[in-house]
Amino acid sequence: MTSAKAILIEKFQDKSARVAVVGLGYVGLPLAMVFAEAGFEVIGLEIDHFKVSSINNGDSYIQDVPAEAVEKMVKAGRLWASSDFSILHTVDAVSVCVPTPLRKTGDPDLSFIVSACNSIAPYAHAGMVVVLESSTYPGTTRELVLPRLAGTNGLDVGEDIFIAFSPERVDPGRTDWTTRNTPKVVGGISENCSDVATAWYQQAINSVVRVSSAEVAEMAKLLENTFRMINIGLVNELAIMCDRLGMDVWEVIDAAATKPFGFMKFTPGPGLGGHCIPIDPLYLSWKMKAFNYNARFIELASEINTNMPRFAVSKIQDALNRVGRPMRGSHILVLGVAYKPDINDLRESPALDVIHLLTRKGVSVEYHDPYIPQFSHDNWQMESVPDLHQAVKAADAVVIITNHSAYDYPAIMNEARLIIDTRNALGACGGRHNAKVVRL
Ligand code: SAJ
Repeated sequence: MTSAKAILIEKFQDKSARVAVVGLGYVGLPLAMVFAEAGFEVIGLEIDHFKVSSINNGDSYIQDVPAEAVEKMVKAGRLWASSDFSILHTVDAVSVCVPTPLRKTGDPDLSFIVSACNSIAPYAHAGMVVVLESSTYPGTTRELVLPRLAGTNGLDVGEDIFIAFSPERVDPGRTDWTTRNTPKVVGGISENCSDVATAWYQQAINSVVRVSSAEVAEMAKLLENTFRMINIGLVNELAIMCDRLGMDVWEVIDAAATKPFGFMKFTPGPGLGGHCIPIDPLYLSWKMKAFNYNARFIELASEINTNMPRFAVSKIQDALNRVGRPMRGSHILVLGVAYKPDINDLRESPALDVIHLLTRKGVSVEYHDPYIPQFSHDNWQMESVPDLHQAVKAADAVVIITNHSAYDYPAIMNEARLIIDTRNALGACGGRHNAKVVRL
């Protein structure tokens, strides 16, 4: 009898496999598109009815996915969305792209993965492969996904059902490296699981990097983002040291960056935002506690990065005092609140911490961000000022938190009285200007 593995691999090769993506967010929708554009029929499974109706109407709510591309796949019958997981009875391959945030306690929140597994489990069947993409600690796929999908259904992993992990490497706003052309690491619970998962992904993604286990794939992702978080923490601490030494950290970093080997440039800032870099490493340090190991690099870098909003506010306070203005009663315009330039994502943005700290010190704060017309956070709402240049002129100080490329920085330097530049956005702006500029 032909094995479930052989049947599945053949279905991937002739594109007759029916594919599902659970979670149509900034990872899941681009992945669904890549599979659909490769020729598979793709069902997007989402609990958010707005996302379901948007996709089925040929719309896109993800900045990096054009609506025209979605419409084309929907019209071709190769992409549609639903909230009904029972369709999985007829599906051969499922990719799970759900959030893995932190709880308020700082512990991993795996509730989205558990919920997705519980939604899939009733329809898990022989001849199915399930790949988890959500960033998580090593062991999650084997300890949490496997029992829920195989154990409860009496399915034999590696014979009936195939389970693997493949970390997402989506960088919101980036156009040079996409879901299709970014090398994709894939590791299975067993050899057969790796065979099936790589056979699937190879049909749609240019380069699939097979590793020996799901744990290696999970850990590789955490290394990628921990590397980044720790190096950002290093330059943030350098900024604090240079401040104590009365030195310009930006000049120091630019000088070091002239070394053509053995150095990688990172830049300081008012904090560490996003849903990956500040969070993924803490999944690893949390896991290591169970092995009675304290991941000191991660803990220290997290402490330094978390403290940067306070450091930025202290620089703002010093700058105001130098021009004879107290914090209390001053009016500050924050430029850019997204967690990084040229995107509309506010998650974990340090701007939120800076605004909160300034407000607590009696500063009246407005913001402008071309990508975020308004936002609500905890129990406060704010709207982007309608007239940027009028707001710049009216402010006692302008604080650049996110250096969107859309800003006319020379104009802002001529209209503002005082600028605290936490991103060295003005570094390249030469020439005379009216504003007094302070860098982080
Ligand atoms: N940041 C700094 N200094 C730096 C670089 C970043 O302060 O030198 C800050 C940013 O302002 C932001 C935060 O760190 O607040 C995260 O920035 P990021 O550039 O790492 O952007 P992310 O969070 O979107 O990271 C994603 C990650 N991609 C995935 O997890 C799939 C990350 O692995 C990528 O390396 C990163 O994009 C990228 O290279 O742009």
